[in-house]
Amino acid sequence: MNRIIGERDLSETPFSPEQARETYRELVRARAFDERALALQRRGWMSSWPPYRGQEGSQVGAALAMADDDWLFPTYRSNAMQIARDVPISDVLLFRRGMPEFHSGHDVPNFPQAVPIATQIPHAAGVGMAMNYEQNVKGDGTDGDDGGANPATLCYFGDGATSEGDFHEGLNFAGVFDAPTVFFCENNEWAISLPRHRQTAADSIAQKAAAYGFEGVQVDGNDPLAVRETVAEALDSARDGNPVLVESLTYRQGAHTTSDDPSQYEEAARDLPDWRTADPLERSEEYLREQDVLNDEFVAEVEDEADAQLDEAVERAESADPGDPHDVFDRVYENLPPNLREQKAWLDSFLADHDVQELDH
Ligand SMILES: Cc1ncc(C[n+]2csc(CCOP(=O)(O)OP(=O)(O)O)c2C)c(N)n1
Ligand SMILES: [Mg+2]
Repeated sequence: MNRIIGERDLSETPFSPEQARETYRELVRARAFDERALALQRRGWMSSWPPYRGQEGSQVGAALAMADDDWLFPTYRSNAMQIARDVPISDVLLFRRGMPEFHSGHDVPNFPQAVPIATQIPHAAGVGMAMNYEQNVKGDGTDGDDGGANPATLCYFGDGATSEGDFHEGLNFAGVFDAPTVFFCENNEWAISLPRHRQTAADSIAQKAAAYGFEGVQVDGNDPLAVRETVAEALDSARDGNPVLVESLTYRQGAHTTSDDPSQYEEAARDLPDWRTADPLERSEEYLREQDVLNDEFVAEVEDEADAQLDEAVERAESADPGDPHDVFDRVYENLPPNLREQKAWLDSFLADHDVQELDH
């Protein structure tokens, strides 16, 4: 483990009390959102939800380390990162309600969430390579004249993704072509029911970076300021053409998704140290109170603020146009195969008998 902020005085870290409070504010919002989304799914508001409870410190820390013009390559699990980057919460909810292309006009540079595991890894390396091309070949770099830093890409993925060929291909390209890319592997111990020790016989995921010619680091993923510090340094390195693989060690406290029952496999996990399964929100609150940067008033304020933002986001999502259900049949086949033609005909007859607006609410 390379560093743990919770063992240092805040004044010995790169973070001001204000930045520490900002991190805590995002953690509270992330936790509240996950809880709300789970409750909404239970009500049938959306078909499934992949909870990230326990992983908020890792995601918030990484998101806050990014510059506004860095590109994030998220997955279904990294919703806390998107929210911490100020993607409207209602957009995240509408994605889960089956409107994958819904976009309320925000200009946060995020790729769409990848659901096929690891497919975003070559994309992130490729966009990094394109950034190099823009800056070096076309001479459009922002570094220099205005003193601004070149943008980088940050690719989020899980421990399970490291077994895919795309992981190897993406990291290999990044190493050879000096892509300004940080590979942020959130090791939450599980790939659905498969524990990390069955995923790879390597001692760590971080050590795999050596095979691609660049640095790999591990960080305590339940310590948001440590993640923020580590990812900020990794991004600085990436901007200089040295990609980094960060392994953020955290723990998925809940199920893989709302369709999963972890009681069927939990015992298969190795014994993990306490820091690994610790709750990032409780731990941060305790540390920041000790450091005298949090008090009851601030905690109550950020909790109320998160609830109000969530109420508003749910309301906005509920009032959005539900879209045309025929969209699910479009844009894949020029000519629909017979089974899908049949389903489309069923949809037509169903819609003739029902009011979609009514059904949606
Ligand atoms: C290419 C591909 N293969 C299989 C799946 C089914 N699948 C969905 S999630 C998952 C596990 C992924 O584990 P990990 O990368 O650790 O991410 P986590 O869910 O823990 O965030 C699998 C195998 C998929 N979505 N895509
Ligand atoms: Mg995982």
